[in-house]
Amino acid sequence: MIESALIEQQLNEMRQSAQKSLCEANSHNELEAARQEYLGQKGVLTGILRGLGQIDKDRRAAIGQVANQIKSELENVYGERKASLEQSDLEHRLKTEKIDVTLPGRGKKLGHMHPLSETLQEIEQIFLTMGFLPFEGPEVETEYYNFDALNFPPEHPSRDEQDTFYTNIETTGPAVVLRCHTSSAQVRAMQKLSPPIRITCAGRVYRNEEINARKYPLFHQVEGLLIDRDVNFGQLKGTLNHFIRLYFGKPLKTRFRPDFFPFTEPSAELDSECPFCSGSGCRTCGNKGWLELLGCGMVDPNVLKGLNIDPEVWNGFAFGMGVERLAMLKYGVTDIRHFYNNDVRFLEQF
Ligand code: 2NL
Repeated sequence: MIESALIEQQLNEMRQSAQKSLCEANSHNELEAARQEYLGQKGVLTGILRGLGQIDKDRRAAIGQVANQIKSELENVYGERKASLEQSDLEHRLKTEKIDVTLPGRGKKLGHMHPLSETLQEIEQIFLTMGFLPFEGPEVETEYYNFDALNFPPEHPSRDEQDTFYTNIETTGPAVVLRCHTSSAQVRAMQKLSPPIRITCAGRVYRNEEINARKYPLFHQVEGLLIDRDVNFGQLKGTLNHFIRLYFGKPLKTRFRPDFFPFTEPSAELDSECPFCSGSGCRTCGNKGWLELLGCGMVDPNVLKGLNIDPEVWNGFAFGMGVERLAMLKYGVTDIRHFYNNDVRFLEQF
């Protein structure tokens, strides 16, 4: 009886001090320490229960029951305290870890047009101010539009597979090519519109070339075509001189050298005084003082005839230029491949 009274007293004292420790724990560490001290495997309660063996059997059950009650009561106290510590942790975090939604976002750098598109549109725009309207044609063409209608003889070397990309006969049928100049679109324009005609055709063209600093199998052209009554070579010269003044931003001396194209007669190459050295010779012009800028000429009457435009009534001029070449000259780019490598360190300079 003495032992059972002692154990009951121990249990009550333990209960009070355990309750106090658990309730007053101010951190998860303190709470865990209190739990281990009273409820742990080596804790006070376990120690007390070990003494149960020494007391009378008839009291043992009753005291055991009290002990278990105290145990679950203390476990509840522990659980409540734990929940309350977690709640104040949360409140603390909500108070301190504020997201400042008024901070400015991380900006994305704005891109811009590719320098070739920029140049192509600038050229189109200059001719638009002189009344040349943009006209579009397909990049995949028939040999008729790419060669035959342009007065290329059947054995002309450009028709060779070495120079022009032919599509697979089994999939497209015969005589389908990637256009090697934008002239094929000018032919379509002459078929579709009736004179007077004043257009530009611009876009991608393809030639089977070995890649180097000056050549790439894909490049861009802008061509112009004017068909009217009594058109003369002087008007062609005036139009192109005006273009060069606007494109390079200053008037440059020009010269027209005889050349040959199957679709113009006469034909000429237009050179301008080198804008970088004003004609005295530099690296850009290869010490010549002149730059070869574009080709041009009076539309061959054979071309007009083939498209049912009466060459006794109508005549015209045409010209064609490489966009890459003009962009390289204007911006001092020394390798055409820069335009196609998509390296932002190059592109962001424009
Ligand atoms: C060049 C030369 C040229 C043309 C293109 C043309 C088109 C028709 C009729 C007559 Cl449909 N001519 N285009 C004329 C002369 C020269 O381009 O070296 N381009 C890069």
